[in-house]
Amino acid sequence: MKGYEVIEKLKDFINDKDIIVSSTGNISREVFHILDQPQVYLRGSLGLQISTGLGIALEEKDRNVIVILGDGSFLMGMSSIVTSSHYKPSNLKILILDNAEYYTTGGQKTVSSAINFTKFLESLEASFKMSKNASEESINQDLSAFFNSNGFSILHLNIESGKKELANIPWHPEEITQRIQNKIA
Ligand SMILES: Cc1ncc(C[n+]2csc(CCOP(=O)(O)OP(=O)(O)O)c2C)c(N)n1
Ligand SMILES: [Mg+2]
Repeated sequence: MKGYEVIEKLKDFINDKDIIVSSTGNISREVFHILDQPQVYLRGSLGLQISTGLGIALEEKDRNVIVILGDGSFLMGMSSIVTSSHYKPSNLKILILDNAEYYTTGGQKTVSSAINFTKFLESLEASFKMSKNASEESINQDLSAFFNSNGFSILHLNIESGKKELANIPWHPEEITQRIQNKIA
């Protein structure tokens, strides 16, 4: 499956109280166009999605916070999943969409294949952790297990390259902040 196909499936699992933190580039654009707005669409630096989601989850305890990030962004901020596994907020869910490349900037290969994700996730404390290929046959079941687990959850999905032609997010970062603050308030 492609990343946007997985994101389309999320519609069935996310409610309007939830907060999504999405990663720089194509993933944020897909989240913006496919799922309800507003969400926390991070722009600028890779690697800050999980720490941003962790901070929001610790503060907004009665909402689920779903971080959706690419392998490039995950690799750049890897320590933040360890910090999250230490604090394990029960309302934090991390979804890694791994296409083994920096798709947004032209498909340069990342080093994500150097990680055995099953073993790596096994070493972290979390209520739910799974690494799989995203497939039409099992995606609903996998997302259901991920979203229905009562606790800090991590799902790593290997996905195929490919995107929808979508316009850039028209909101300036300050506008994104304002809109999400209004939603939280
Ligand atoms: C620190 C940093 N380095 C480089 C970039 C440029 N950049 C923007 S998106 C992107 C690719 C992100 O790759 P990944 O997180 O795997 O998502 P994908 O594009 O594959 O969906 C890169 C390299 C950046 N935004 N920040
Ligand atoms: Mg990638």
